[in-house]
Amino acid sequence: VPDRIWWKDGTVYQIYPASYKDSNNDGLGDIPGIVSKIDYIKDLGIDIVWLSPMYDSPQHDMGYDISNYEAVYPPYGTVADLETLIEACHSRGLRLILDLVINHTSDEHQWFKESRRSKADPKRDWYIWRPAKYAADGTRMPPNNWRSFFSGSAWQWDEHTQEYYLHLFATQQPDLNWENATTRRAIYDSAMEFWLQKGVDGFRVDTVNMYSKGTELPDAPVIDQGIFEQPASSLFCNGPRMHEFLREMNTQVLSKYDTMTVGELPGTPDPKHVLRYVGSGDKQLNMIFQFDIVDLGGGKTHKYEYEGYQLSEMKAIVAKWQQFIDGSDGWTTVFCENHDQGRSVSRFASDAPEWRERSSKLLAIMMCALTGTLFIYQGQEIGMINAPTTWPIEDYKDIESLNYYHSVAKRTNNDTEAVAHVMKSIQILGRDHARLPMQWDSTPYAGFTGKKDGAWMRTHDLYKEINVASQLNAPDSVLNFWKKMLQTRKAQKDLFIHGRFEGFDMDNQETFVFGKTFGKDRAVVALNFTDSEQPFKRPQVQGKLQLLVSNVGGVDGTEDMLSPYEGRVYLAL
Ligand code: ISL
Repeated sequence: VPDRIWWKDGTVYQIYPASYKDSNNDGLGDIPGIVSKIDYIKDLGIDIVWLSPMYDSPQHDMGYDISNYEAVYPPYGTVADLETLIEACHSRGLRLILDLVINHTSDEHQWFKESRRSKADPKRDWYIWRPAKYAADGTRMPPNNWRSFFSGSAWQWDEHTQEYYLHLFATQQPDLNWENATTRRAIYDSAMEFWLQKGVDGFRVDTVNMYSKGTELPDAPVIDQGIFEQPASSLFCNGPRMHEFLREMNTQVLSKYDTMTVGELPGTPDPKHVLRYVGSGDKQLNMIFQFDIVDLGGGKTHKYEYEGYQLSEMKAIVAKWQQFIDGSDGWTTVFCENHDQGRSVSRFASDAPEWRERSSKLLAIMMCALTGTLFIYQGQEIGMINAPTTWPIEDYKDIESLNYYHSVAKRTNNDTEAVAHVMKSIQILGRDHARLPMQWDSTPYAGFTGKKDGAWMRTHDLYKEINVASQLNAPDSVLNFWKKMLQTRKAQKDLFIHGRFEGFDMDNQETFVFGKTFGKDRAVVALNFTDSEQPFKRPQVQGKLQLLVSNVGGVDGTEDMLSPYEGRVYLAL
């Protein structure tokens, strides 16, 4: 019997502070706003709240560029407000985890200010500085051809000290040098101990496999022709000292507390490698986010060169990451949304008016039936959808989308087709979709803010149709369906949270049918991912299938036919 550790059975709810609830009508969400919604979160059936960065920051990357780990971004509130939030969670039996962003800091962090002061500064080595290279014609070149996640070179020239510094993300997010033990200790003290001592219950660990980059920093192979900067994640992810660093972090800090950690693990397709991070014996991380599911459909040269995907690919990904822990002592996660992704209804099902509610419930069934710790993102519980395709690029705010859009426009000399393709990709995958203000009710700006001229980010056109207030009292709403599914998941923990996954008819492009088994118990889940009727091929399992839950209220049509976007969970008795 797997041990019933709180972070395995708990459901996590992610909050993006800028967009959750504005309590002081400045157009930006804040911590008192979150505190005012804790009962709502508890009532939904949540156990753990994950708060995206609320630290002090110049906000070039929505707070993932931290200028002080020990302070709160003033528009969000104060350290005292955060202590109130911890208490509000704990007094209701909820836990609170913070976002730990320690691959890089803001260029306005005191450490970087000192580091860039001179080559002789004691903190020079806290970041990754390298001399320029020179082309045959004498042109100054960066140390290698790595592309940053937000387009352009991953190196920034510093006039003052005449060297480049590395930034895998924005120019304003210099990478910390983890090779330096003093730096590592400072990170543990400032970013971790400071908050653990205040009672936070753990961390979602940003870009956790990028700390160790080796010291050679070789060029990446050229896959994006005609441009100098190349995607290089295979060179900076999972570097030589990665596991050593995480064991050290665990021994020196985490092991002293009853915490949970979930690390972001991009660029790591090999399940055996993932197990090294999450195996319980090795004491590194409790679980990770593997990226295959959210990368679905993204282009090979850049995510915003959308290529689309087939249902069989999605099924194979789910199966792979469900099964990688079979027979091991590792653990996994279940998620399809976060603040870096388009909304799941729009990406994986249908946000057409006639199907979007049913689609949201279909995905809720899938999420709640899978093994691992379940993460849901604010607004997912009411079926929030992507921004309308009528919104122009000017309504988007995210640095990743905007930089890529403008770089393609520039590179292709405003080629209509190339730019339209990027725009279409952003309409599906853009990070902004998840960052629209939370839709609380049908009052102006969805009840998110009382500011006269609106929130920092445009409110979704459909907030009157999709909001919390209207769903709370509607028995068949998406919100009430999520509540019911979360209860069902808990009531049948063995099967749904801990059971063994088995996929059926995996090449079928219309339906996803899978089984969950635990001891003698068995469930069968049938999901129709199309807008037409599809045959339900009953898998070869023993016993009679008894309907436990469905997203259409009983069986719509016949036993052996699934109606559009219908989802069912059966118990095999
Ligand atoms: O961005 C990606 C692909 O375009 C990912 O592979 C990326 O490594 C991952 O999503 C990192 O994201 C996290 O760190 C970023 C921040 O902008 C994101 O919001 C955060 O989730 C930098 O701190």
